Amino acid sequence: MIASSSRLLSSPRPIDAKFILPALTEATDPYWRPIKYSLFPPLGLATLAAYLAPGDHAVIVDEHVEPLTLDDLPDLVVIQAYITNAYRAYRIADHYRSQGAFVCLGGLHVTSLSEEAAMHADAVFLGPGEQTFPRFLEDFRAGRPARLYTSASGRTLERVPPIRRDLIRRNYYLVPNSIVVTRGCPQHCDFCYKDAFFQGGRGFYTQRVDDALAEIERLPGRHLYFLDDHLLGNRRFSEALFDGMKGMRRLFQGAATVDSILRGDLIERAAEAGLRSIFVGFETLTPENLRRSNKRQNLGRDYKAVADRLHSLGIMINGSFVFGMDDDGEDVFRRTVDWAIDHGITTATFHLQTPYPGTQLHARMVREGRMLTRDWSLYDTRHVVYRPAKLKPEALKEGYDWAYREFYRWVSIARASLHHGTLKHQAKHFSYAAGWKKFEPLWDLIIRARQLTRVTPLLEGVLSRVSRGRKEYQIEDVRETFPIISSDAIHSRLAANDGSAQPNRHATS
Ligand code: B12
Ligand code: SF4
Repeated sequence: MIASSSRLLSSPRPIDAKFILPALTEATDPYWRPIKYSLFPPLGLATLAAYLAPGDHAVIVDEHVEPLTLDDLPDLVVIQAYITNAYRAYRIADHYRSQGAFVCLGGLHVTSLSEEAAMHADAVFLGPGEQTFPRFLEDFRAGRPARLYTSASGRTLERVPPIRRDLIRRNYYLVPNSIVVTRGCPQHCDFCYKDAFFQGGRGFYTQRVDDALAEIERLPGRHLYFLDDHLLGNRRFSEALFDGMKGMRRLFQGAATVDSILRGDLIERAAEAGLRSIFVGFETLTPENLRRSNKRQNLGRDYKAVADRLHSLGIMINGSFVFGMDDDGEDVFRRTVDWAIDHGITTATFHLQTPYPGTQLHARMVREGRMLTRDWSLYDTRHVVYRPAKLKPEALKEGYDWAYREFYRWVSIARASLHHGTLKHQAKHFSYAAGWKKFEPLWDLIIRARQLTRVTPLLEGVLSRVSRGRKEYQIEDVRETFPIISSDAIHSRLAANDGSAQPNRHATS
């Protein structure tokens, strides 16, 4: 079907395009943490914007860091919908359509529930946009865009145009240097978005190493954050990437699976290239849970060996854990938190199991009649949206909140830090975990003052090799970094949050 003609370009003139990432969580939500939503710029949208022609005009608005104004009328509005921002995405889409703009909706949620999204868009896009969006632009310019574009076979990251980083306001983000050099993942966990999103084509593919290295070269400063689902997913690619990065003096963070950390010497190569912190999907300590969720790559693996190996290389661990899998009973929270603290995990991301539409897990839960709600705004891994097998929903929620509080108590952070052999490593762990979770009001202040880029040297200091002296966040460090903020303001902000052994005000990741 062809879209309504009132929304089409009347002649082949340059396109005025607005790319929007609607807020995932409203600032009024108890789980709102400004710093969490000021971490990364919307890379997906900057990737799509690269397909516009040189004469076109583009702007990217990320609602997490700036207000979205709706009094304009671009030719084209491109909106990215994750599940929890879907309703907001639809409201924005409806508004622009009512004004006569042509609205495109794409992203994870749109791919899972395209019929729902289609009610609010002129064109919907399934899967990654590197093949479909340029095809759409051609059709749009020719005045005959389709209603549905599906990414299928032939997906590649070769010869893609450089991401439009010029459209990103770097000083609005703590980590403006985020980067993805692969798409997808070689694994097939039943709760993951991946298989549904990449349906019909390759589920894991990489950039050319040269292109990835060139993109890295383009990024200023030292710190990088690889947002890839699995940075060690293709051994040959990762080996070449890390070899190429040696000597670049970069410090970076990324994500990988437990088996890839134990296999071969890839992790040593990564450490040598500058890997200092890694997100690891431990998910559960119970083998039956792993089996049921098809997380085979974790089965029979020695989690302690994973932690020990990473620590021996000076790499901090952000452990991911899921609560509410079918074998989880009342004891799961204490067991998991104790394990994480006892094994020196620096930061933990706890999730309530969330059956996302389109996943195998969701299909099973529907078959078993266990889904409790279709309110997508609750699908943020902090609300119980299905009936757990061995726990009451309230007990699951309480246990989750308790786990966050317990893991991030000052005494727990100190205990986990003491796991490391050297004072320097302990200080590094302590300052990273405390900096992330214990200084919320200070982060708030820094974000409001638009001074996030000034934190980068501090972050780089904490991520540097375990070789320097004092590493803890001190008032003096903060004052040096932010001369515009008075020391009284810093003291009172820190005091406001100084619950000492009290749990953190925000009980979220
Ligand atoms: C960065 C990130 C975030 C940022 C999001 C802000 C941002 N700047 O994007 C932050 C830190 C806020 C975040 C938070 C969360 N995240 Co997150 N996040 C990511 C991450 C690591 C990278 C996203 C990214 O930049 N990808 C790279 C770009 C190039 O890809 P992309 O954004 O998908 O865009 C492409 C396509 O989607 C498509 N596309 C997108 N929009 C459109 C629109 C059109 C018109 C078209 C044509 C195409 C198109 O084209 C783009 C180019 O191919 C992904 C994992 C991943 N590798 O994608 C997880 C991921 C998206 N997050 C996930 C989760 C679970 C969360 C949290 C719920 C975790 C938590 N409990 O805290 C929260 C959300 C909280 C909430 N209230 O909802 C899951 C989502 C699962 C799902 N089914 O929805 C993912 C997939 C991780 C995973 N493997 O499970 N996250
Ligand atoms: S390893 Fe991670 S990214 Fe890969 S399929 Fe499993 S959950 Fe998804």
